[in-house]
Amino acid sequence: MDILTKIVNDKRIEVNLRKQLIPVAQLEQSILFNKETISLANKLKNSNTGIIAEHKRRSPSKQVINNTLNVFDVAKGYENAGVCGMSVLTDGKYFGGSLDDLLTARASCNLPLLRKEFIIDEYQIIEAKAYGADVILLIAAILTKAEIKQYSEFAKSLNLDVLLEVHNEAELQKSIMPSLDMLGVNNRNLKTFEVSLETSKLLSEQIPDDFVKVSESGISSIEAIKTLQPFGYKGFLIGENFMKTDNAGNSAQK
Ligand code: IGP
Repeated sequence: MDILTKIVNDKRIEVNLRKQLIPVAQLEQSILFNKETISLANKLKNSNTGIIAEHKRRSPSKQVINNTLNVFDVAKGYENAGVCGMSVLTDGKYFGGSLDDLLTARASCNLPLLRKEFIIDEYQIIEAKAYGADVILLIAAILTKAEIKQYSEFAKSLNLDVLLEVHNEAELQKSIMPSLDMLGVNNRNLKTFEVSLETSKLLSEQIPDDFVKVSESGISSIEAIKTLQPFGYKGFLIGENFMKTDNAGNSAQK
């Protein structure tokens, strides 16, 4: 079984337990649930750097990236560095994150926050809002076209931005729909962990201009950003390169 299938199988069990622990009606009582959201897509459109900086402790491909930094300081550091938005991994088993990390980031900064999660149920979108997210990620590789439509329209009804992630042409073709704000090309194949910036270059021309284009993963230099900008990319999602240092904010500033 490939890792993505494993993650999704575990996620279904987790989400069913979470639903019993905290019912939707309770999530909707969170002060954050009714807070105005900040649009990441708009910030990226008006930026010439377009950095989305990620909080990531570990991953299935790299094991430990950083276990010492705390998410409050990382969020402050990213904000002070002037990034456009922050991505917070909330998966516990494979990435060492949590919804508490999202809440802590929310308490620490005013950046648009992306809940980085394997979303397979509307319940997780309600959670995202209740814990302070402004943006959700939908991964085309694990969703049907009907699910992408349902979840993105639901997120829009909660005023959340939607970043849809693809890795190949077939995923892109099934996903293009008006309820998405940003189209992200993941340079890492989530099944094999292979990384190549060529993926972003190859898929760029098939992404219609009405979506903000985001290149994700394996970006480790200003040069990489400069080579992707001519392909129309306005957003750059960077995790490991910032998190592997002792001061994630400082490295985001450079
Ligand atoms: C960040 P990197 O190579 O800079 O650490 O990558 C981000 O793109 C990556 O964490 C990611 C991801 C995902 C993680 C992209 N899509 C989906 C989990 C699930």
